[in-house]
Amino acid sequence: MREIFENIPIIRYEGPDSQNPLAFKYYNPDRIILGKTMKEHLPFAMAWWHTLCATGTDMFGRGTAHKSFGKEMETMEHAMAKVDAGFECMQKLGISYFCFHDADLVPEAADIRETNRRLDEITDYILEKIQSTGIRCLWGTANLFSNPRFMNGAGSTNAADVYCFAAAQIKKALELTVKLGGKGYVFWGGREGYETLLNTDMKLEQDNIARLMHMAVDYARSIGFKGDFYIEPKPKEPMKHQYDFDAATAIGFLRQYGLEKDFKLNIEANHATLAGHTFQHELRVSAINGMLGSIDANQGDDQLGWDTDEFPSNVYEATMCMYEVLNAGGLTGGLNFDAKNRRPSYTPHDMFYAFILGMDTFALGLIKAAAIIEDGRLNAFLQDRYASFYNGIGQTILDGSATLTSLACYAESLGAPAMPDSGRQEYLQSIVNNILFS
Ligand code: XUL
Ligand code: CO
Repeated sequence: MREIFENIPIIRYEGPDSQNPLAFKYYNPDRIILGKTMKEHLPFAMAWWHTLCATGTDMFGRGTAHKSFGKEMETMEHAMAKVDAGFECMQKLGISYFCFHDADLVPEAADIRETNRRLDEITDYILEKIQSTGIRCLWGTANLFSNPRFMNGAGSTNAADVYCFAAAQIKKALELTVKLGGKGYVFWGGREGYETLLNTDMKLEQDNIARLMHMAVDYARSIGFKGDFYIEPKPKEPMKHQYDFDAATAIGFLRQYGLEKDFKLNIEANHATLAGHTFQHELRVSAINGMLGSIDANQGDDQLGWDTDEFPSNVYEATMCMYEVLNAGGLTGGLNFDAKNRRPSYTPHDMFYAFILGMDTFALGLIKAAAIIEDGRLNAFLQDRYASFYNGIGQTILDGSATLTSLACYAESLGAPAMPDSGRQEYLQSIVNNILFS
């Protein structure tokens, strides 16, 4: 087998004192944290699109990175070379999962029947690799946003023929996900939104998106898909407004259309930022609704208002993310690095440094989140803060025996209520810093 990344060794854990750039400082797959190995807590996934396809092209310039892997671009030989490169990358990093769009795998042909034949061929090859390496598919999806035909959306398009093309791509992507043993299937509504309400029938568009999702669930179950569907919320970009704005909006949509049993959410850190929320907020909203499924682990830039898809380096954010994940009892999905190198970091070495950074950041986040939980002060404070609801008049509110009259009588008996206790935010923040930096 031809080695593509010849100068990159297998990346191993060497500990925080190591200065070897091609070694993990914190991600030690076998280390036990709260009863499970780090590898079990952190089901990392490689995103096919960024890792194997993205060259750093931006609105003002061509790509800087070469991703031909020695073959002519836009050919099936190149598609096969991407499979080789992807599996070598995952094996060298000890990454157990990958995620893909249909369009990431093969060059799209003019006729969908030919594209589907190419997809069959490439997934035969991927399946061989899965069987020989044990690496698995975390989730699959259909790219319903790049082709110009989806300019007005896929489920939300105004054109029935385009809607049918979306259905055909979803059908095929589901078949491929099942063939590759994928744990999940993602709907990111990249163009499911609008540019102007002047030309938009919002009700029809949302009803149609739901219809497409119901058809997808029915078909997937009929071909044996047992996994979860995910909506990946994002408020905007590329559209001015996208219907899956944030976790709360997506959950409302799923419940309104009776999709909540088959769907969970795939929360992306950078999308939370764009929605004006913290990553932690989106995870908490998903978790308290029983819908925290999977995570696209990346980060945005505080000064930029768009999706920069950076590899995560912010340990504080990763800690708060893993704090939510641990409190929710873990993920049914995984942690997909929907992340890309910065344009000037264009060499294969940079690609591995980026994954090492991301994996070490989440390893640190896990270690520190577990330390916060074991320390217990945050949780104790939280319990104490709401204690008034667990006895006396508060308990009657929780057990449903209270009425507006009983509560009013109680309030009158008090005369004036006491001030609630201090929220102690600064004290709690200093506990977190203390744990992070000790
Ligand atoms: C785009 C994005 C997508 C989804 C999959 O912002 O996050 O790559 O993760 O379609
Ligand atoms: Co994403």
